[in-house]
Amino acid sequence: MNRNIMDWPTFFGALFLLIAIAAPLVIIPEFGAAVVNAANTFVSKNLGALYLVIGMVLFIFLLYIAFSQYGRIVLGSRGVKPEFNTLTWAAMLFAAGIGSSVLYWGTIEWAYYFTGPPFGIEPESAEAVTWAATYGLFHWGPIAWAIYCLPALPIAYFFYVRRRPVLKISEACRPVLKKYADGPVGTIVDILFMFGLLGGAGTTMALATPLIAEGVNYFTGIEPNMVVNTIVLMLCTIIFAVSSYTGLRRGIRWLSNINLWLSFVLLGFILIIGPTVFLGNTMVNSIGTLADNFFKMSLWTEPFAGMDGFEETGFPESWTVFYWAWWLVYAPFVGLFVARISRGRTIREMIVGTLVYGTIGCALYFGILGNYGLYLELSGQYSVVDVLNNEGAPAAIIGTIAQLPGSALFVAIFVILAIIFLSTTFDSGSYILASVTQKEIDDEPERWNRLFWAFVLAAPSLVLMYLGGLETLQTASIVGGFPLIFIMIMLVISFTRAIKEDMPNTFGGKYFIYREDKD
Ligand code: NM2
Repeated sequence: MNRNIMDWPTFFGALFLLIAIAAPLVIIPEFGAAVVNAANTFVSKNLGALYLVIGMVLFIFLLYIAFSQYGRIVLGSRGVKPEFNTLTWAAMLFAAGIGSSVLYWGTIEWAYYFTGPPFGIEPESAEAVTWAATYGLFHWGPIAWAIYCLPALPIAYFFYVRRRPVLKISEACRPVLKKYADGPVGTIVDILFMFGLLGGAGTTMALATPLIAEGVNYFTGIEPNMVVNTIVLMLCTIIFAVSSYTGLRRGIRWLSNINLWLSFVLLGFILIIGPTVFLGNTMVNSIGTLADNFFKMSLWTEPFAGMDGFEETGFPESWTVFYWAWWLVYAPFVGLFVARISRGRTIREMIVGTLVYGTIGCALYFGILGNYGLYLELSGQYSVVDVLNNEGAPAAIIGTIAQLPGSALFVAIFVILAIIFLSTTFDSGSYILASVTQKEIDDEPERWNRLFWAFVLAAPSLVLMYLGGLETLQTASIVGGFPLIFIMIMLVISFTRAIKEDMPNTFGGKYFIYREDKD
């Protein structure tokens, strides 16, 4: 291998930061858990509002860009046609950006809101039911997808319009960083992005592993414990490492397709055989509730909590802030991926496509899986909440799916889907981490490098599982995602500067084409 192609400062910088943070947590776990939770409380309590404002600003900014004249800019040269048809594009976008968490939270999130509702509502009341069915759609809805879409804009623009082979976030920040993009400052930006992704991936995998272990328990009766979890985690790591090793055109594509079809089978079956009318009605009702309360939900900070006469729910920090942080840590990675598949689309198509298809995709999982669980609870057929309280979330999730007729088959599909969903996110994750640690890429990043990051991706999950507790898992994303707020702001400024400079009639400006232009 040609040693010069590696970007060693970024490679070792990210590794060093990861070890420096993970090692003390493992060596002194109680202290580790206390520090991590204190960091979480600090960021989410004191700076929570910042996350909410950033979410709203990005959403409005993207809508403005999409429907302004800039929305008509074509990502590519004159006469270029979209490389993938819209359905394939949407499926690839979804497979990369969404992992097994949509199965986990899609099935169970409502139960947390039902028992711990927002806005001071009585737990398990009629009103709590409405919010329980609605909040998931919001946390996996348009603002969340706006966070995902934002980095794709400058990356795709620099790649296809300015024709720079951009595979790094520091490149996309060039109009702000200027010459510093090539020096230590650029390296720090890339390291922080990698660190964030490792934190977010840790949250994902530390949730997915016990879920898969619970599925194994359903079939084998082996009780989930740390040893089983570790074995499951290692097996999953091997699967996505192989997929990443075989590359974009084989493993990654193959797994994405299976993923899509198995999802159709699972969701379609529940929709048809399950309580179809209830699922449809609840979904429509939730869309109405969400539309009516969109701004209130987006900017709810619970400012008077804890003061005389005001109850403190902790809902905004534990949920909305956590979610925005979690989407944030994945966003640059998804941005790199979306940019790659968007050649030939206009900026408007890319933005509207991401927001609309992404939101619809998540809404299908939440509307079908979640509302099915809600139906079981309300009809008295199976108390998801009791199982959640007594045996934990993984047992309640598998228990919900096991209520379907032909349960064994559907639990099997569900568990296989969880493994594949996890793999399709992590194989592209290790692929992108490998790309970022190379200066040059000869078709694909080096194989050993892809494999290396696949295993590194699994490490934070092991640590987090070991530390335990939902709060600790959520923390990894919140703390890892914090620097990403500033990187997002830089990306917005970079993109705005670049399109202004490149306006067709600007003195010295470069040239881009609008979709309506004739060849
Ligand atoms: N997001 C979509 O675990 C996963 O599904 C990966 C999680 C950011 C909440 C993404």
